[in-house]
Amino acid sequence: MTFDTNNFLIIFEYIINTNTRKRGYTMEQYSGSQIVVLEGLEAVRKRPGMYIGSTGPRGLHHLIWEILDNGIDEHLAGFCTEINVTLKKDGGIEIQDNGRGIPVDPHPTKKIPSVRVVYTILHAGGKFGNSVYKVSGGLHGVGASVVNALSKRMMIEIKRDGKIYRDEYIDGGHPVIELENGMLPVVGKCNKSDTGTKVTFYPDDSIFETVEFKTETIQKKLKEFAFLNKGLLINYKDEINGITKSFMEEYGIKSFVSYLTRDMKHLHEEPIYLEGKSGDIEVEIAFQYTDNYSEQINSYCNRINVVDGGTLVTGFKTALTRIMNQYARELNVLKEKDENFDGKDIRNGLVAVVSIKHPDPQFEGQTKTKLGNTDAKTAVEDIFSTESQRWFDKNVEVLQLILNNAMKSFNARKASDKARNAVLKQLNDVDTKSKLASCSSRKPEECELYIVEGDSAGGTVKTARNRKTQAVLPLRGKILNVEKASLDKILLNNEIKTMIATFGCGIGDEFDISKLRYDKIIILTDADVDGAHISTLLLTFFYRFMPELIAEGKIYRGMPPLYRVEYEASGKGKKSKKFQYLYNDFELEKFRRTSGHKIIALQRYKGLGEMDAHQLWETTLDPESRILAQIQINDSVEADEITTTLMSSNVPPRRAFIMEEAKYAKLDV
Ligand code: 0RA
Repeated sequence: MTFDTNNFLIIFEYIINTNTRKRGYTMEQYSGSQIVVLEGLEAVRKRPGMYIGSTGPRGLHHLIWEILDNGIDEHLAGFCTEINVTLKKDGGIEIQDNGRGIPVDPHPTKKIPSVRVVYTILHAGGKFGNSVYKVSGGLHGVGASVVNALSKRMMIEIKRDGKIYRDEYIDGGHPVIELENGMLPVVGKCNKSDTGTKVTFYPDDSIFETVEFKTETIQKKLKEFAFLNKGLLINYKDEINGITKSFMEEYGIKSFVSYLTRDMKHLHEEPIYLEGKSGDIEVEIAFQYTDNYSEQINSYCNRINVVDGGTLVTGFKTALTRIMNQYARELNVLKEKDENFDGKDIRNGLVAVVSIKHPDPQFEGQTKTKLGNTDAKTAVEDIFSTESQRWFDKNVEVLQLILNNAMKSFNARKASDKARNAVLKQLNDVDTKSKLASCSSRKPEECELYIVEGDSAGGTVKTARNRKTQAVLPLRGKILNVEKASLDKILLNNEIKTMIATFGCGIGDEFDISKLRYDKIIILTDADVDGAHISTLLLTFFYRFMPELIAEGKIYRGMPPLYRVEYEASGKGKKSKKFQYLYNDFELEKFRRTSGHKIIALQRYKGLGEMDAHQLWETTLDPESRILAQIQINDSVEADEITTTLMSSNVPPRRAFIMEEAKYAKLDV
C-alpha cells in the first residue's frame, strides 16, 4: 500500500481541527448587500459552523455528544445510572437515559412546557438544568436546541410521575405536537418509579456534507465517556451493522491510563490512582510510567477534555516535581551536591489523566480550552501531595523505579544540553534576510507572517501583500519530519532554524510567546497532496515544539479558493455578469443546487501559482475577504495518538490506522 499523504493532513485536521468559526465569510461576503437579522434556531441553521465547528463528519457527530452530555449531566447530578445509544436502521440516533426526565410543566415566563424551552430556545439548556457540574467549555454545552435546529426531525419522550409525554419537531425545530392548555399531551402511562428521557433525531442532510454516522467514532467516544464517568453503564446498539456493546468502567480513569499505555512498555505494572476532595473540588489522578521519551498529560474538567491544560495541569506538575525531588533527597538518589531534577526529567515517559470536578470552571485562552481557576491548581496540588505520599510510602519499589528513570533523563539532558545550547546561540545569527520578506510595521499585534510553499508562490504573495503588515517566508522543499528526529537534529534543519529565528520566541525551555513578532502565523500551501504534506509537517513541528502557539490561537491555515464561478445575475430586469469564489466541492454543489444562477464559466485553481496578484490578494490575503482557519486541538488523547502513530517511523501501526480511518477521514475535507 502506498502512503497517501493527503490523508495525513486530513486526519491531522480531524483532531487539530480548523475552527470554522473564524470563517466569517458568509457574513462578510453578504454584509452590506443583505444584512439579515439572524434569530434563534434560524441563526444556527445559517451559520452552523459557529455552533458545532463544522458541517463535516466532526460537526455531525458533535450532535450526538451534545445530547449525550445532557444525560451525563443527569448522571453527574446523581440521578442517572444508564444511557442507551442506538444507531437506528433509518439513520437516526436515539439516546435514552434513566434520569429524572426533563420537566414538562409550563415554563414560568415562556408559558410553554419547559422541555420545549430547552429544545427550541437558544442557550436555554444551561440555565435551566441546574446541575452542579455544568459544562461550559469548548464546543460542548451549546445546547440541545442547536441539535434540534440542525435536524430535519427530532422526537422527545419523557417519563415522569407515571406519565409518558411526547414532543416532536421538524425542519430545524418547528413543533408538530399541539399543546393542550399549554401542556404536552400524555401519550401513555408507566410505573411512577420509571423515569427518564429519550431523544431521537435525524440530522438535516441539506446542512451536513454527510449524515452518515460512523460506528467506530461513536464507540470510541462512548468508551472515553465510560472512562470519565466511572460506574455509568452505556449500552450501544448499532442496528445498521448489527453491533451491540456495553461500556462500563468500574475503575474509571485508572483504566483509561491502562488503555492509553496499552501498546507501551510499562515501568510498573499498574497505573497509580489517587483521589480526594479539596473544598468543593473533586480531584482524580491516574498515571503510569512507560519507557517512552515523551510525556502525555490529558486533563479533564467536568469530564470535558481541557486540551490546553491550565491550572489543573500546573498543579499536578508542580506537586509531582516537588514530591519527587523530596523523595530523591530522602533516598539519596540525588546527592547533596546535585541540583534538583527538572520537571521534565520527572515526567519523562509519564502518561497521566487528571480529572477534576469544579462547580464554576473558567475557561481561558483564545480558544477557551485552558482552565483558569487558581483554586483548581491548589486543589490538585493538595490532593496529589497527600495522596501520593501515602501511596509511595507503601510502594517504595515503584518509587525507586520512577526516580531511576528520572535520573536517566537527568543525565541524558546534561549531556545534550551543551550541544543544544551551542545551536540555540547560533540561532541569533541565522540569516533570515535572504528568505524572509519582512513587513515594515514593528507592532506584533498588527503583523502577520505567511509561510508559503515554494519560491514561485512566495513571489506572487510578496507582490500581492500589504507590505506594512504582512511578511512572507517561502519554504523551499519539505521540512523535516520532527516526529522522527531528536531536538538536536531538528535544530540543524535550515527551514526550521529560519522559522524559529523569524518568529523570535525561541524553542523548548527557552520558548517565550511574549516575544512572538507576529499576531498570526498563516500556513499557505496548494490544495494538493504536497501542500497537505507540508502543512502536516509544519503542524507536527508546532504541536510538538511550540504548542503554545496553537493554544494561544496564533496558527492559521490560509484557505485559497478551489473555484471561481462566473454567473448570470438578474436584478431590476437587467442581466449582469458576476463572479464568486467557492472553497470546496461541497460549496460548488450547493451553488449549483440552491443559488438559482446560471453558471457561465467555471475555473478550477490547481495551485496558488494560477492566481494573479490581484486574485490572490482578494481571496487569500485581504483581511476583509479572506478565509482563515484557526488551528485548534480538540482532543488531546487523539492528537497524541495520531501524531505518534502517523508521524513516527513505526510503520505497522501507522498502516493499520490509515486503513481503518482513511474512509472516514476523506469526508472531512
Ligand atoms: C433539570 C431538572 C430536572 C431534570 C433535568 C434537568 C434533566 C435534563 C435532561 C436532559 C436529558 N436528560 C435529562 N434528564 C433530566 C428535573 C428536576 C426535578 O425533577 O426536580
